[in-house]
Amino acid sequence: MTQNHSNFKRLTNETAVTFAKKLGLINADASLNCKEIGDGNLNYVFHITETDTKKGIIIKQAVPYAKVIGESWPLTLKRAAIEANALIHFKSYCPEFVPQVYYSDEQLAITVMEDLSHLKIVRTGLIDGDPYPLLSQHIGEYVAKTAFYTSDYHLEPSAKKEVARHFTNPELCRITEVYIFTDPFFEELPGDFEVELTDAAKSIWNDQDVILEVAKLKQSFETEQESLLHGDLHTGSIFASETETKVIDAEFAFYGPVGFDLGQYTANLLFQAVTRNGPGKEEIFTHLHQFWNTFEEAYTELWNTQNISPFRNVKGYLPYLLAKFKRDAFGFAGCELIRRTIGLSHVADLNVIEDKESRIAAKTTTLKIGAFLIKKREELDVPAVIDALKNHTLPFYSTL
Ligand code: SR1
Ligand code: MG
Repeated sequence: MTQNHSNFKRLTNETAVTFAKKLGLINADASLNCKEIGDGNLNYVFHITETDTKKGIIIKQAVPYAKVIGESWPLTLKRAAIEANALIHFKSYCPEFVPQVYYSDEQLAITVMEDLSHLKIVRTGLIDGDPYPLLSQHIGEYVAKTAFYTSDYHLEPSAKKEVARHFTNPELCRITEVYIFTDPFFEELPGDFEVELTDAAKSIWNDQDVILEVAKLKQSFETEQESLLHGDLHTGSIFASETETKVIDAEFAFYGPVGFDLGQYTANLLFQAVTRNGPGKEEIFTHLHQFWNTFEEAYTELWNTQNISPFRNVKGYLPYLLAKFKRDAFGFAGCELIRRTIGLSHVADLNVIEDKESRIAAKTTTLKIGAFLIKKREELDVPAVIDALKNHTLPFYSTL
């Protein structure tokens, strides 16, 4: 796909401030502070604040390549518009869990949005042991609402297809297809892991049952258009405090299988479940229960009250769908666990473990759980996953 980038100019701290002043979103007469705070893989993020009032805004700019990979992976700038539109869409369904977009510019690939600096990125907060008593209920409700309201159960099918057309996102989907669903599962394709994990990685590459199931999951990701997904719902895409939750970074948004968002969040909780001990581990199990219970309750409520499908009252339809979401989610979660362990874009949850032996042990466990979820997803539920983790009864790769 080609795109004319002739009007594109990368912002600097100075031009970001000038831009903010021009938009009138910040007091032009105030003393201002600007810092580039982007620690993500794809974009630059400028945080501009008024020195006295601390009032601020965020300017996010996409660049025409994947920052984490380098200029060798070109990307068009369309993702900035997709992100801005997705945030606006999601906010219309769950205003409390999505930041406000103030302005967007497709040519400059800029999204200007609400300053969330009073909150902390959840991955960092969880690693620091911060309590998040409402987080998983909020995310459960967020996924239920975004999944339901953008589906054929709420939108007329032709209207849904029109929305889906605006969220065709081949470039960002390709990143997921390559880095989550392909590379980590073949020895000869690029990977990124400590040499001590070679045997564990080989166990996955040589397990044809895992590879077959991943092929099915990849096909589901590529072909199913159930709902408008966030597409990258890991704990680094969420800002939160004890009381407030905001889902950011929607540039991977596309129409796909609902289980993908459910699975990304689940997998990223599981990294914490693996690395924590004692009460901290139990806290994560509570998150898993709260997330899934809230999702199912909220989705059921929406199904019962706002469903336009003539099939809505058919006995067994909703349970069939919820079981499908869960089965898909566990499979996708398994792929995410494996990808963040031996593929590109590792997670701090594992990499902050300084002691090498403990780090390798944790990563071996995430590989085992990943394979377990992929192979057994049909028969699993949250208690069974927790049970396997608690009792170390992951039935695969006992030799790892
Ligand atoms: C090339 S981008 C690598 C990863 O960062 C994003 O957050 C997505 O998870 C993507 O797979
Ligand atoms: Mg991101």
